Amino acid sequence: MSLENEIERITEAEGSYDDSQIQVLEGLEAVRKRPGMYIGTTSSKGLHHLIYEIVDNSIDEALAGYCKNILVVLAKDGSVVVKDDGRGVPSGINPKLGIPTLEVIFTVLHAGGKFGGGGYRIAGGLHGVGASVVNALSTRVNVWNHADGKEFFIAFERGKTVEPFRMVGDTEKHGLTVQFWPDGGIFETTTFEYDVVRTRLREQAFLNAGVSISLRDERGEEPVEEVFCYEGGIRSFVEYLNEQKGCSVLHADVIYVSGAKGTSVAEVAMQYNDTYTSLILSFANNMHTIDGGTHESGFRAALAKVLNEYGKKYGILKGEEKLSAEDVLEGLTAVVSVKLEDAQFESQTKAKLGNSEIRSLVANMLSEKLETYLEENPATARTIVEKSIAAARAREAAKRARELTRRKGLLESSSLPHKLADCNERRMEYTELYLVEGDSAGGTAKDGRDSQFQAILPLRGKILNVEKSHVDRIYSSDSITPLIQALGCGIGSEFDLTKLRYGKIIIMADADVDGAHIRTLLLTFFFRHMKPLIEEGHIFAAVPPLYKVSRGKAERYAYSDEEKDLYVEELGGNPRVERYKGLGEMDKDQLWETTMDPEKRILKRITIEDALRADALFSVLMGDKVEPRRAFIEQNAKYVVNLDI
Ligand code: 1YM
Repeated sequence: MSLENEIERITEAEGSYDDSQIQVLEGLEAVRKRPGMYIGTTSSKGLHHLIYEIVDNSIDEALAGYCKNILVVLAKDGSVVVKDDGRGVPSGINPKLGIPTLEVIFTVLHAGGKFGGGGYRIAGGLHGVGASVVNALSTRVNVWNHADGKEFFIAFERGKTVEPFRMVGDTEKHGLTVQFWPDGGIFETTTFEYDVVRTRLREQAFLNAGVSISLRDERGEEPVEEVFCYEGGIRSFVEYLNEQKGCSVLHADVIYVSGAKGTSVAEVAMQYNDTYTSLILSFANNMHTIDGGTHESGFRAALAKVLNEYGKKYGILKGEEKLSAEDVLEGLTAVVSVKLEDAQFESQTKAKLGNSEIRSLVANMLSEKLETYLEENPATARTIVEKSIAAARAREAAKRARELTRRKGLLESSSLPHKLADCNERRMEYTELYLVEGDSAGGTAKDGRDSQFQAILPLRGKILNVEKSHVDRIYSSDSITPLIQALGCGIGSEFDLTKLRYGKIIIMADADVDGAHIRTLLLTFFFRHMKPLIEEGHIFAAVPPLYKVSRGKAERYAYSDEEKDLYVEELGGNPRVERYKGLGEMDKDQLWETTMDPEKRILKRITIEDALRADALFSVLMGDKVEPRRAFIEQNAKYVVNLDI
């Protein structure tokens, strides 16, 4: 429905101009009263959504074929400026409401918009839908409109027009510029995070080939500017993802296919790599559908079918050999993007595409075009089928290993591992399992703990790097089976959270490089094979102190250098400063006091803020290549987000 129709509908329904004006103001007031209904949340996430709402309008203009460049500025005064070089908004007055079209866009709440859930606004759809919500949630909005040879200006405060629409003068330029200050009375925070904005803008640049999106941060001492523009679109996206993973690709070119039916378009880019995990990102109308949906299931089904047919036809698959949907995904990085009118979303998070016609569009398109691609590129085709066969065989081996291990009783919690010092409490909500690096620290922890609710499992040396191993090795690993046994909830497809034996699983490792490595190995295992434990917030990292500062009877433990300096000052004179090199240096009382006592310890809850980043991170940290790992660690090593004391 066009905006004009929309307004017509409102005015007709209400009968008079005054009524519709009132409805406009009530509309924005409703947004201010219940912001969550319109942007999902007033947390930092909702705040960032404001930028996306405005940028999406520029992207629609780009998809309509009129805009090539978009600039986003994070300004020093806390505002955000979004500027595009599209047509600008038509300069006329809306005949029904008697106010300028530009004002309508920023003050009329459009009934058709579905915020947070991703309204459909691809070229030809409901254009400009988010602007009024951004206006309602900002203390001030300035808009400069260059259209029809003139420059126009209008300004709002908390949704109300404060500087009426006016013509500023003549101009050769065209496009719309919007500046807004988010309302600190509504949002928990009004500080935009560069990395968050950058990730989103880069993603949008990948999804909309050829559109140039610049991001400038003027808040620091030196302004920072990056430009994202990818002529290759989602092909470049797949290349980028594999680069981020730091893996080796199995074929040089990204496979790309696209197709259309009616007004819907679908495109797929894919490339296999030498890892054992898969990364499939799907998008509907430029929105990331984290829960997948019909486009993704169409892709999965067709991929297995085509590779099986090809493998059979050329005798690469022997006899009864058959590749499962899982087999053909191993080591695959793919982006599936569809654009359609009237997208329907399912699931709680509204991030699952429901339109059934899209399943067949993607499946048919992929079946036909991938088959052609494989016929034309036999070397790549063989590499892919062979990779999938290797995956199928590993899965068979894993099944056998699992059966064998199960027969030995090693996966059931009925037989607990020898090294586990269990606790008395049985109710999961109250219990904690400490995973402790090394037998000696394990011993100290056993002596220091409160055995009522704290259990200890010492881990010997480095645990298996699951990122570099086929799944079958997990079942034969001495370092991992005791862990699976102790937790009691199984792994992978057999995972059952209700069987988890401990509410908190706490990784206690030294505060040094080795400790960090062990922690990362454990997290990699949890992420790949027991992901719900992380998603549901059961995994923690203990934070041992770095220093003990003492003078006479006074003692303080410091968890950072700043804290140490503070205590040195507090205790005055020349206090004794001991640096703890490892958990092993503490006696049982010190360990209890500093790292295990719920009253005093610091625990960091491990969260997956962004599954995509986490995935890339584990691949980079645990994969084969050294260079991306070093670069990554230099940039940031922060995947631990929430601090929980
Ligand atoms: C910085 C944000 O919103 N740009 C933008 C918005 C519009 C147009 C161009 C546009 C759309 C159409 C025709 C159309 C909007 N126009 C409308 C309305 N940038 C930003 N750039 N001409 C220009 O959709 O037909 C709503 S948004 F109402 F005029 F159509």
